[in-house]
Amino acid sequence: MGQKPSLAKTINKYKVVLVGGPCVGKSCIFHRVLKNEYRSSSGVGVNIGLKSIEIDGGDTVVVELWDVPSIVEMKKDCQSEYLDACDAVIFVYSKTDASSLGHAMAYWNCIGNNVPAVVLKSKCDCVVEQLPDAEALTWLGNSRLDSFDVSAKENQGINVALKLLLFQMNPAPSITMEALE
Ligand SMILES: Nc1nc2c(ncn2[C@@H]2O[C@H](COP(=O)(O)OP(=O)(O)OP(=O)(O)O)[C@@H](O)[C@H]2O)c(=O)[nH]1
Ligand SMILES: [Mg+2]
Repeated sequence: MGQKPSLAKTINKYKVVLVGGPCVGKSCIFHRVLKNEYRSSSGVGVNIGLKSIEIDGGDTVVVELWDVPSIVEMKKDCQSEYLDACDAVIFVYSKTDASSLGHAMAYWNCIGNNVPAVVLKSKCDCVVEQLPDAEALTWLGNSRLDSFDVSAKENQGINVALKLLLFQMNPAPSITMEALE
């Protein structure tokens, strides 16, 4: 008796790390993605959670999201214990903190540009804005990273940004000429 072909489909899992300066809203973004709740986390530990997300085109992928403590002093091996084997990075800075884009830039300088990444400008529900300095703005413009205005509080922009990042990372199934014949 011939074996039935397997209908099992592989689901890709991606480790995605939220990085950025202090109090930019990383933990609130983490909880918005994981539980669709607006809350932060107390303490200095790392939060890790799994979430399955359907991306455009119908594929479902699993995100292993890491919310890691911020460090302002950049070391050469900055947070390598968290960034080890990560598939993508989400750089977070805050609309209400002028220095926070500089922190994101410092992380980028440390991590390098060989990992898929997006930039989130958090707290976009706030009316008052503190403009980052020219060096950080120039970096953002030159980095070619997609940048999104988001609010964990009002649930704006986060899902779109994450789906775009995952869509870019998730290879489309290849179609061979034989399959078309
Ligand atoms: N208005 C507004 N405030 C926010 C938003 N997200 C976070 N906050 C505020 O910013 C504070 C810091 O948010 P966290 O998520 O704890 O920031 P964090 O980057 O995780 O901070 P550390 O882990 O200490 O580096 C929270 O207590 C919220 O009050 C947002 O979307 N809108
Ligand atoms: Mg936090």
